[in-house]
Amino acid sequence: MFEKILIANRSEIAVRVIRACREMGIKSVAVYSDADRESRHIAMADQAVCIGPAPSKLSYLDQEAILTAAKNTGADAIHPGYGFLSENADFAQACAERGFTFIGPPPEASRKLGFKSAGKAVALAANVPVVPGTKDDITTDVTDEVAKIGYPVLIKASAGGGGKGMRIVRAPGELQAQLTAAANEAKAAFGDGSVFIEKLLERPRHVEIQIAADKHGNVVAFAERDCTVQRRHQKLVEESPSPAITPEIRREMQEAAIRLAKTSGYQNVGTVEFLFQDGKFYFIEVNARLQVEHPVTEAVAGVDLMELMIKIAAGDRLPFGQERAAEIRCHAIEHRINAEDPDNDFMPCPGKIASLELPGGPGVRVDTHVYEGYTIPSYYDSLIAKLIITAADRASTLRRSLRALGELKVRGIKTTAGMHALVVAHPVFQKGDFDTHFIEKTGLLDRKQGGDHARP
Ligand code: MV4
Repeated sequence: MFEKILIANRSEIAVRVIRACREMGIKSVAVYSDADRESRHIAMADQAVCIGPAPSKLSYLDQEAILTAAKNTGADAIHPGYGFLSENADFAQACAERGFTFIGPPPEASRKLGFKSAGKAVALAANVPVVPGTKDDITTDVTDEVAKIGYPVLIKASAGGGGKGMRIVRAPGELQAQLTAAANEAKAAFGDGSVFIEKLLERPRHVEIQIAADKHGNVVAFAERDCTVQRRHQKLVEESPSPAITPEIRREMQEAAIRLAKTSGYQNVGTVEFLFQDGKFYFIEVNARLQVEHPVTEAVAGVDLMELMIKIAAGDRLPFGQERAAEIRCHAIEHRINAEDPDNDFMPCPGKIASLELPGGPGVRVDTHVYEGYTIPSYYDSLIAKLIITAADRASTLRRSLRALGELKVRGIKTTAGMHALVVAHPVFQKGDFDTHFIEKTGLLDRKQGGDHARP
């Protein structure tokens, strides 16, 4: 096992890694930018090193600064968290070359799966269902191919993720212009203009399967997370199990995720994302990291995924098999609390937390790096806390969510907490019968903002 792990990240996920390290008897090294001196991950770690100024490019994305900090502190492994360098194959390779274990997938796996179109090709090879679409990145005239797929279709950027750079085409006449525009947009945003086309699913749910794959060829898949409630591709609420998934579909999705991981030689924890509509699921992409919403699965399965991830990186075998991984011990919901102003188009709302009361009691977990008196810097993601609520079944989990959200009191900054209560209390959410357009259709967030966001 490792003796010392450097955490190349900030915020609640850095706190999460430090907690796992402490329980495992591993020393932790925090790194921080000038803007993060007061963040809780600094105080909690065994050591802390400043790696540069506030902008991420000059600190949390500065590979050389991080590798130097790892060398100077004698760390033997580097945990990337999520975002930042977590899915950067070049960084994973640089870690290996400098003698540090990268706690994540091998660089080849990230390279293969990071590209959406390549991930789809792996899925096809693994006999995993995908949304009908063009075979590969588009290089020739696809007019006839798209006619066969049938309109409406969706153009996606191969290098994109999380829905960035998607465009709907409803009629053949718009195809060429939209292809050109999408390619230009993708080139500008991701440095790569490759695009592919899929049949548009009009009302899908986002359902994802957590997997864990060790370095000895063993793979397990957990129960699904439903992340359908999103706003502009930002997840708001994640829950498990999904109110839409039957035991049969669950098993099929788990088997598909395992086939995909085995076919691609994946190692690490990861997530296989699917769209689900009309009783059928379709692979969309792989996330080669431990995601924001991992605690939902930790609660439902009764497994410490962070500890598991570290053990896998250290070369351990999976300590349990598929039957154990698939256990559903309770229901769980995560609420992402962001420092944003719901009355002003969800603009980030950094500033000082004048007072803070966190919820507690049975079935309430809070993952956060903030505290009373802390000033949220303006440079980074606006996630300030995750509430993970668990209870025996969905109905009692929703009641407990409302109770916990009511206990949460943040003063001094605007947050999305109130909006979560509106979501949970909404009859459509209560019923569980919602799709991608839940937030728009219910008008839940229509206050002052223009509502100009394109579908899907
Ligand atoms: C789609 C889609 C409809 N048809 N693909 C992909 C990345 C994810 N963040 C959103 N993605 C979508 N891909 C096809 N062929 C609709 C979405 C989508 C979505 C899916 C599930 C839940 C919420 C969503 C919000 C916007 C778009």
